[in-house]
Amino acid sequence: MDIALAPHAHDEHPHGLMRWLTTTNHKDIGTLYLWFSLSMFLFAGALAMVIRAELFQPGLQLVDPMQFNRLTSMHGLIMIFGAIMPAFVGFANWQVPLMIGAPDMAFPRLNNWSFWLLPVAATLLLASFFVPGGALAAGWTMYPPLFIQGGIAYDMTILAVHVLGLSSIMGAINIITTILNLRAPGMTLMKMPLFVWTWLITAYLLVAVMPVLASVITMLLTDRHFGTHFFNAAGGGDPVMFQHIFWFFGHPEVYIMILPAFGIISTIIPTFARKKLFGYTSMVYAVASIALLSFIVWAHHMFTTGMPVAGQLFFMYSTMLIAIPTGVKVFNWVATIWRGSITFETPMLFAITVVCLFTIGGFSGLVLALVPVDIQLQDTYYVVAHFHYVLFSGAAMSIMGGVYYWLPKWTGHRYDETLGKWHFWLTTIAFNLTFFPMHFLGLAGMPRRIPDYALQFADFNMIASLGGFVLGAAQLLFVYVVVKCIRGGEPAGERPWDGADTLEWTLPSPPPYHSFTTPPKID
Ligand code: CU1
Repeated sequence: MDIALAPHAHDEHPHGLMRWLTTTNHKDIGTLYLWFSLSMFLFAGALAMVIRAELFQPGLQLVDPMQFNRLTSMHGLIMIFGAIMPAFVGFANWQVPLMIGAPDMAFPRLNNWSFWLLPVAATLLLASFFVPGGALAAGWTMYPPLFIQGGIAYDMTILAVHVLGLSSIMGAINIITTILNLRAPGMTLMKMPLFVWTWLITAYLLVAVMPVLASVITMLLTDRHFGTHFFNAAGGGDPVMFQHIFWFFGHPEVYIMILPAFGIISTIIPTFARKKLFGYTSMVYAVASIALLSFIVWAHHMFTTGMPVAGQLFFMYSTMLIAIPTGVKVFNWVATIWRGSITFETPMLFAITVVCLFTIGGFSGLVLALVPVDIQLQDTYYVVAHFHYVLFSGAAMSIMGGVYYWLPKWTGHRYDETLGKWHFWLTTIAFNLTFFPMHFLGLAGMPRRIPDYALQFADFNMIASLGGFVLGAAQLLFVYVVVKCIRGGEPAGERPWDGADTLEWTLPSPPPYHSFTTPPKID
């Protein structure tokens, strides 16, 4: 296959640091996002290692309670905004233009700016560890009244979250415009790869809820410094209102972190099952329904705040409704695998495991949606187990599967399949060792965000900590496999995966200039 490439106007490019600072190329920016995400993942993971070391046995040994609060708060905040979201934007930058036959993102300079805001926000957050009073310790959810009382680090956190939100909104606008305007001829909406669909819907969620987050943290800022009483009961305000506004952002945010993962899984499974994705149309509608439902379930995070029974029932049933489109997706993935000619390369291992483990996280979510049960389990380790099954074995392991899947495309080399499988098995086993016992700890009543615990929780905590250390170490192997693949290896060729037949693999890279107005000439 030979495709004529139109000559580009300029062939002069800056080198070194200037290349990365000034780049408007979607692949360069995708690469920057992915490296940023990896470094934040390792940093927030290091915080988690300290948490697990402290919880290895009962008593206080490594950190004082306030430092422990800082560890859990910053671990959550950085994993969400620094690791998971930027990784998905990185994937979108790399793959969306290739998947729809666009020459680049719609707004390349905006794209550059979206990325370079991230190191600014990260610097603010990291510097907040070293200011008087220390970093955010009021939980990643920033609840008042505790948040109102924090030191200057809390203002730095507000500013950092503003900057992160700005970056996300600009990224989302870019992705929506790219998908709606730059598709190649014949690439109708219902022919787009599912990864593109999931990102289109995610981008709308981002545009809808990031301004809500920005508003609520601005209200925190004015409560802290400008004499307002939005969340101060003594001044006529209401601290519970913060939770309502925060979770109106926070619940769709959960889907912002999982819908692109669904897109990655829906890309990997058909390739290695060598079948078309089962139920494409129902997949699109399932993603759209999950996104719509995500706006009407927020108060399931607030069942213990004193809510009328009618409210509890509404949020309980609306939450349970989400299981239906999610079940449609899981059914379709299984039906895609069914009677396929399957091979088990590392990306497929990750994809199948995500389907299984994310489903466990979905079921514990259904358990927590039940009001009487949630009132017992609120703020216990059951909740911690639940959202790590969703966010680690759902989102993070999809990202890992996606990295292995696209590494040959990104680097031109094959990664080390043996080491990749080692990374997969170590991650999967250690992950379950770390987080499955937390279900039992939560059911037995162990509270989250507390550095010490009663003696009867000691055994499961020791297992969780040992699992956690292996899980952390396994990610160093991941970094090694990625770096090794970048530095060299067996050439990947044009089509590294037998079974991949979407545009991103069949078009040359980059696609022909103006491929969206001139169909590629294929001999
Ligand atoms: Cu939620």
